[in-house]
Amino acid sequence: MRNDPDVVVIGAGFAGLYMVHRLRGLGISVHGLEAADGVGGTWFWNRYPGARCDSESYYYCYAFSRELEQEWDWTERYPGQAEILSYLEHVADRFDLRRSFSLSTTVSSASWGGDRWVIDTEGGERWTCRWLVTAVGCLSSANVPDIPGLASFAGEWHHTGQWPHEGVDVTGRRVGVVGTGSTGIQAIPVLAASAAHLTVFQRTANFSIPARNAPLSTSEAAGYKADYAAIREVQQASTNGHPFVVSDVDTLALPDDERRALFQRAWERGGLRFRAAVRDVLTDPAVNDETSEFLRSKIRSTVDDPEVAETLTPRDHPFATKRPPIDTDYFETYNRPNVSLVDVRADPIEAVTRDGVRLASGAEHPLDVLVFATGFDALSGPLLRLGLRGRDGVALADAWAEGAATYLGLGVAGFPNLFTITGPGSPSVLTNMPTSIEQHVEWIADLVAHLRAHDLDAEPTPEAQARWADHVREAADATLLPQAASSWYLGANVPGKPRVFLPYAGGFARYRGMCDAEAAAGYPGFALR
Ligand code: N01
Repeated sequence: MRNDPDVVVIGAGFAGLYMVHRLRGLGISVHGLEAADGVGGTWFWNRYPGARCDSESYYYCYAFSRELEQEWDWTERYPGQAEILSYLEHVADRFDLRRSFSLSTTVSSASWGGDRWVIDTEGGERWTCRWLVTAVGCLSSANVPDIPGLASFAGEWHHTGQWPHEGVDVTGRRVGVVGTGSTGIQAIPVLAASAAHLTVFQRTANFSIPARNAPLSTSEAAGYKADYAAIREVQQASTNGHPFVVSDVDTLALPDDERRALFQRAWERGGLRFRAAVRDVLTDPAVNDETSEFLRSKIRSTVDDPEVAETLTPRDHPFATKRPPIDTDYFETYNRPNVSLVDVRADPIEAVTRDGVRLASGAEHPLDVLVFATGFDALSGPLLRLGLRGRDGVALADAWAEGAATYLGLGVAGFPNLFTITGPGSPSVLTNMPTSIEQHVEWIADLVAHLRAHDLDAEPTPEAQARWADHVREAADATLLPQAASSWYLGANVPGKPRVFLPYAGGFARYRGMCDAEAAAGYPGFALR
């Protein structure tokens, strides 16, 4: 029956598209529900100026189809939003996935009814399924700060994750950007190039590495295509799902000039590869100090005004303990005469007025356009807004009142037959997302096929979930990651959100091994009945 497939998948981004394809390939009936009026997920919504992926194009893509790998041509080292969206649209067409999705269909609630999930949509449709898979992304629930007076603003305001499809023309206008995470750092140089004036409201200074984006030459692209088997092997064996081999050089044992030369070479190569060039940067405070100091020196040598440079210099967290942005001319942008920086940690935003932003000191910043690059209610937010209720009508919001808890990031005790692609407690946002997504999709598809073949329901046991929570904490504590007090990894960016380190920091390869062992042992962490 059309509204009662075996599986409903929520979301049509990288995860949802592949989940539907994989289950269909196993002969399992499946239907996808997507709130947007197109496929693409993150890349459908995030159309802000400068939106571009920080992973390189040749590996920010699916690995499941050798033909797809060979036929798609990336044009730049880092793919822009429009190119990734075209790629996902191509995937939807090439694998004939659109017929299995309902677009413009927002899930308003999903409840376990004892033997099936009952899913209601905002449009009044009802779906039921035995197994429910969430493919809602980790960063899809926009975090718009609750600033008094926003409704009175006479200009226009936008969150970067809900950017208007027709674009926003900032030519000759006074623009304000709140937020200097990966998104703000990408958008600020592009907005500055056309705005009359750009004011950046910075709460936490951030480290950033130059991306060194460039067109992908025909020979580079051909080289990657020829090498895919080896590239994928490195990704599978890696900590972050990137095809980089982490350096084995003991940077602290090097003389100062050689260490600096090593940092400099990595800086010139740019991008997320910088991190892989410095062994132990996330575990050894002394290595991190050296690296952080190198990056601070780059800010000082790039930004002309020493006071502005100092405000831009991060001192409250070690490098890479917050997700490290990569940029094109970010720090250089502060040398433009039409750009000013406001330190809102020193002088917080008090209100948005009819004319702009007012700070606690009383200073006013008149604006025509206000951009919130203020991030997301990460990992748990997209799941909580689905209105999920498990056994005995228990709401996910209540089950997670003390913080998100899962088993392997794949399922939640008390929520039978619910599987969460890249859920809290999985490596997800600490990795190259398509790599983590494919691993989850394939693992979930195998489990669903097993359950269907044996007519079983499954949910994580509370014991397995508690053990996993301990392990997620231990894995984070073995690194410097928890030292960034303002990190969204900890939920610190959303007022009132419980502080739990959300992603699994133990590494992608190790995690994949644990998931494989769970399946090989017959899913001992799940109650099967
Ligand atoms: O969000 P963020 P993002 N008043 O949370 C500030 C991925 N991504 O959208 O640090 C003033 O990192 C906040 O300040 P603080 C990537 O994983 C990927 O930039 O909380 N400021 C911070 O500066 C990334 O990490 C790509 O003190 C406020 C900023 O807003 C993740 O998405 C590209 C505030 C938010 O930074 C999220 O990045 C872009 C307030 N009330 C993003 N509230 C790729 O290329 C928040 N801030 C793949």
